[in-house]
Amino acid sequence: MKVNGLTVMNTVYIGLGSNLSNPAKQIRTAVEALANLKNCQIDKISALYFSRPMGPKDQPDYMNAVLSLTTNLSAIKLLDALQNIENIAGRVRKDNRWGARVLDLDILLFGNQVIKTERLTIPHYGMKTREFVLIPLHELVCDLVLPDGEKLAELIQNIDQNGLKIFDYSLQL
Ligand code: ROI
Repeated sequence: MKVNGLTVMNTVYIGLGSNLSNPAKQIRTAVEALANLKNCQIDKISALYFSRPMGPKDQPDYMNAVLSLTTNLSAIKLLDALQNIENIAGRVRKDNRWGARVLDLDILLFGNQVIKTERLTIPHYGMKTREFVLIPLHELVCDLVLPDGEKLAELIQNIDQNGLKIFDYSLQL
């Protein structure tokens, strides 16, 4: 993205989730794919977390993680790249918004931008209530402030951890 001819770099936070087809392997492969994306540089990666499903309980437990990267891509170009990685992992987009998935890559925050379009809602619409997003994110940036001024540290204080556990630290680059 360019403003007045200057390249704009943004810090982006991405949530990773999987509960099918060897979830830990899916997340590790996705981190490698993100590390190989042009115009993106991974800065930090959280631990790999084990989490209980939010939504219908008749689905397997999840693995989740959050990473930060710096990019000069626009949010929509980054979304295209993330959906391409999801598709390669075998993600089938059907009408199962709350169902099991091989790989989910969500843009949680894109700099300080607020975006509401058909394809993108940033900050991610569910992030404030999801322990498997907030806790790994807090591991990366404990003093983060959301675009609406809300402090991550305060959101964390009120969250139900819902059995969230660190599984391992295997994602570190
Ligand atoms: N539940 C957990 N624990 N982790 C996820 O990544 C996740 N993703 C989803 C829904 C179905 C909301 N539940 C989840 O999309």
